[in-house]
Amino acid sequence: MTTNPNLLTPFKATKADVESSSLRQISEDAFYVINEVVTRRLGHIPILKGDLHDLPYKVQRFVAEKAELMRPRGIFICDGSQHEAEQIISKLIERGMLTPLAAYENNYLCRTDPKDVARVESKTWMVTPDKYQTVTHTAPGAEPIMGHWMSPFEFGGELDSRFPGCMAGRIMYVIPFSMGPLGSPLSKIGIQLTDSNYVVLSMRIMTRVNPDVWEVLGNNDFVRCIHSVGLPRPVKQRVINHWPCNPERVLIAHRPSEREIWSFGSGYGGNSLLGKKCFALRIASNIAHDEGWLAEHMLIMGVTRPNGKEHFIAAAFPSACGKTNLAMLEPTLPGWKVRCVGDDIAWMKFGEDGRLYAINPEAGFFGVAPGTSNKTNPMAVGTFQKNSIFTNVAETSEGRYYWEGLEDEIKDKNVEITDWLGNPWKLGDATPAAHPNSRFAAPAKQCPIIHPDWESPEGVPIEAIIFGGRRPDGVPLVFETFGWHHGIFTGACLKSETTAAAEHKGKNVMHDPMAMRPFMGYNFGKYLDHWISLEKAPHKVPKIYHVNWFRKSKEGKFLWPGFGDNIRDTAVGVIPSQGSINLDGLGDINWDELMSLPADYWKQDAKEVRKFLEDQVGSDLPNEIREELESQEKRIEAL
Ligand code: GTP
Ligand code: SPV
Ligand code: MN
Repeated sequence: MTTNPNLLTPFKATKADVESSSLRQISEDAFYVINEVVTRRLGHIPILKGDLHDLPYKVQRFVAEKAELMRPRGIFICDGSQHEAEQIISKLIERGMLTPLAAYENNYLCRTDPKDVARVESKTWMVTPDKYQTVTHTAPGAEPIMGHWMSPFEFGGELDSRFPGCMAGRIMYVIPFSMGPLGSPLSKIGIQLTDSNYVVLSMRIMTRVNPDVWEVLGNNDFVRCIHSVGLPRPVKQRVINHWPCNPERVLIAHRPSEREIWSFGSGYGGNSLLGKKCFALRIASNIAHDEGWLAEHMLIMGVTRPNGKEHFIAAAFPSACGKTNLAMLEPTLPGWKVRCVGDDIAWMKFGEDGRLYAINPEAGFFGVAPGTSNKTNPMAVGTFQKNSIFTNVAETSEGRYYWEGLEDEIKDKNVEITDWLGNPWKLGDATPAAHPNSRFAAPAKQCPIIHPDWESPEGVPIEAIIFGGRRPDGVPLVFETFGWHHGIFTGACLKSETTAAAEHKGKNVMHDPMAMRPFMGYNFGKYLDHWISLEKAPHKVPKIYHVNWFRKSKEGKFLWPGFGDNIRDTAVGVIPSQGSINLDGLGDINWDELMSLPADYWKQDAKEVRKFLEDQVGSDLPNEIREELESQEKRIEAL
């Protein structure tokens, strides 16, 4: 299959074009417009809203090129206003794609095609000329689990077989958005093209969609996000739940050097809200590497002690492992206070004072619904009482949302419930009412404990970084690592049970280094090198901890471990001794079991960890991490 180079590279007037012109002095951009190429490329595609010619030239060029490729029936330039959202919402209600949840203000339910319910990791790719820009030099025979590489040549073919004409009969929305507070030095601009109005509504919640983006953009570059549900009209197959998608043809591809994302065939969360995992993690980790900062799968929270002193913490847990819950935790300990800055992604950069500052690039929470209740996470519940979209949850006849974990909050036990598939459902039925990866999208500013500085342009200073996962056995509730390198080593060895956030079946404990396995934007060895390189004057690196809430307690009582001075060293890190964590009100806690290091378990684990690092990071493993591995092996051997 041949690749049309125009699809891959932004249009540029050739040198010959410019030289043969009497307009040599004017910029290439102006030349482009004077050539009326934008107009030519648009052909007869009408602009339904907004004025394309008011936008920066490079945006005009981007929009025109992609419109020429995807051939929508019209172009709609979003302004992010409430009025615009209301228009789209009423259209979608009419069409049956959104159902108002009448018990709340401006809350809606959306059911997807049941084939389109989670991220599709197996169809998510990084496209780089050099394979090892994306993946590590793994041991012979080891398939890389971090980073999924596709060559530009192959990608060209995949693109050609999907995108030409893919928006036929649909509207192409142009969404200008900022990741991070508009105008913050840490923020970045993106423009997403999409033919999904669900995406338009969700992007308004999850990012800052605003015409001011055009002003801020100025001469800066932007991340190019191209998304299509991949079902041009007239549609040949049956559309289920008014949710067009093309599950057999899903492709989510990133071109990091070009700062470009191409997503096809899915309307679901991390596959389609391109500001989130695609931009804020996979592309941003590349930008962060180039510019000397970090883009991580981490929540950000402020914890205030009874003495009034506040500490900011960033914590990395794999998908569906408790970030949203921890970020909005209501401490059970008297006098302690938690305030939320972000629940999923942190962009962090060392400031001139040497401290590590973090911003939350997002504007909303896209949280796991099941398990969220007034008991487990009342602050999340408080956040999504209005202006929120619920995807694949169940609904009661009273116009309320319903999912597993809300059993006790149903007042009328005979209320009629419709499950996420649209079927009648009763309490006690064997099938789940809501899909396990059903989600709420809610504006962060509605969170009752949102931090007053959550939109501060300079970010908040991080003192501690926490890694954690779902580890049913062997791993203590909490330990502090011995230092920066040991902390990075511990993060690199992070493991967790698989969850419903992606297409994995069953519950296997798998490696999820730094909670970034599905989101790594480049070679994981280089990523570790980058982390290591940040410990230099005048940087004051945060302390690094490891936690595991999932070893015991079915109710999962959340604790922020107030470390006392009274600590003891162990083989894998510093563990608080009994009495140094306040367990008041927690009932019967088996402290010894919660904190123990079973020697057999850890000896086995050490072998597995060595094999993992040798297989998966191979010759890209930094020496500093290899040294940590060896010292840890010696400590565990002595257990
Ligand atoms: P992503 O949005 O996928 O990145 O997930 P997340 O890391 O934000 O996970 P979230 O906080 O949404 O939690 C996922 C699920 O785990 C929910 O059903 C929670 O109720 C449940 N959960 C969270 N924290 C705990 C805990 O400490 N113990 C137990 N047992 N369950 C928890
Ligand atoms: C995750 O899977 O880590 C999420 C949900 O936060 S999604 O936006 O679908 O990636
Ligand atoms: Mn996440």
